[in-house]
Amino acid sequence: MPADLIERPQTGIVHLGLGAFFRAFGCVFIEDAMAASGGDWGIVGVSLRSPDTRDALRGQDWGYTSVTLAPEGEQTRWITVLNDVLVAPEDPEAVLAEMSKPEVRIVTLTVTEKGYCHNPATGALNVDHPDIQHDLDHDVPVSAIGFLVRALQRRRAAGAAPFTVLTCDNLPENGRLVRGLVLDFARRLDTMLADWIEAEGKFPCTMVDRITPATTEADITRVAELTGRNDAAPVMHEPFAQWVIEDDFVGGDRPAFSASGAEMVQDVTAHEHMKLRMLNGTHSALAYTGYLAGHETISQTVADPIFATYVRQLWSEIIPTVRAPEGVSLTEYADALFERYANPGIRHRTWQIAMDGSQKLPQRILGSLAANLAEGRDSPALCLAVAAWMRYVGGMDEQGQAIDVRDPLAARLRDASDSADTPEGKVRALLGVRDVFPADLAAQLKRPVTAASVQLWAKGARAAIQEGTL
Ligand code: CS2
Repeated sequence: MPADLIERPQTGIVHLGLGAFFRAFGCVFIEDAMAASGGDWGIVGVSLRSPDTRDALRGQDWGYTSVTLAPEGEQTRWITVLNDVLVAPEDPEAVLAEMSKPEVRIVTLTVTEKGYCHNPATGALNVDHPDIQHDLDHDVPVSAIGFLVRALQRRRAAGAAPFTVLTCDNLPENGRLVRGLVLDFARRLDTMLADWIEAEGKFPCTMVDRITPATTEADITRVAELTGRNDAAPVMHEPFAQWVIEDDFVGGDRPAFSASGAEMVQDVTAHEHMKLRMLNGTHSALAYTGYLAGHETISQTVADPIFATYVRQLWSEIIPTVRAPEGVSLTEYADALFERYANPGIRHRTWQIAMDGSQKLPQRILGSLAANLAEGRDSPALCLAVAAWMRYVGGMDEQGQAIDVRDPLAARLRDASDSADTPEGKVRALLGVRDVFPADLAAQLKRPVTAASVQLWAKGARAAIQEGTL
């Protein structure tokens, strides 16, 4: 359909952090919800850093292709739920103005773990973070938390209701976490504002799930072959999608999420822990061990029988720490995850998942480890994952090739690793990074993670799994 014939819904949502994941996930759910039950929930996307997505989508009237990668082949769909894309560093005032419009009732976020500017080990706002310092001193912000609070401040001044903040990042109790960060920030600006947000604001927790590898040049060419249309920014994803949302919105005002297959619940905690530990935890473990062993993607990694055994071992260590959501069998959930990982249509790079490990490890792996330690259970497979992360952030793979480590703490982690020559010394130094390891957990992990590291450095990841006592 020519662009000018598309009937657009009015904007009801601003999305902060418009990456491939939200375009493959939230945008599709929200478009489906409107198709089924109407409502004005068009989306204005905001890029907090680069103009690339805006530049790619502008010439296509903000439409793009969503490609489902099923083992039996691809399916494409043209998505038209975006009404505009703004680039915050170019025009932060335009972003605040959009977020302040009364018809915008929800602000969704996918800003990645590090985008919350918090301490991953404690969940507290990192007031030493340069973006937070900047935003406390200036009316026009740069951070996601700054945009949320400054826009809420404008709404309060204008006598409008707050928007619901709907975070879609893989963080534990993500809604409660962002609420705490927003309130802490707001209280430093104006206690009346903080009291108003505390009383009137809503921050439902969500569990989001759809594997969405970064789009490559080859994907762009493939989409043109499939559709006959040159789309500069298609999104590639698996068939599976699960969105579980706490039904707690300002004025109850929200899209008809259930009509699009999302699950509305009172408390999402059980779903969230299950997903963070069983999916994201094994994803990270496979990313570090698989990368070190020379595997490029998750599907290649689990096609290697040694790693297929390893991921099963990880689940057997994680499952005792997880409370199953009602009606869910954790062993069936693990089996389904294995099928999803094995999907050869998905080229999800171990390097991509390995990114930002310092922000991911606590909720993905350390929570399960701490729970097992408290119950006196050993977790050799999880300890090997921590050891593999430690070797990875040291910056050199098993073939002696440099690793492009992307992590907000990369320099500190590298210094810690370089401060010792032996695996024992490296583990000691890295366990001292308090943003990742609380002191009591570090003390308990010292012995088992050192044992895993000694094996890993001596033999490499593959042999450490194969010959170890896992
Ligand atoms: C992955 C996630 O990149 C990563 O760290 O573990 O993005 C994962 O693919 C999604 O959470 C799946 O829902």
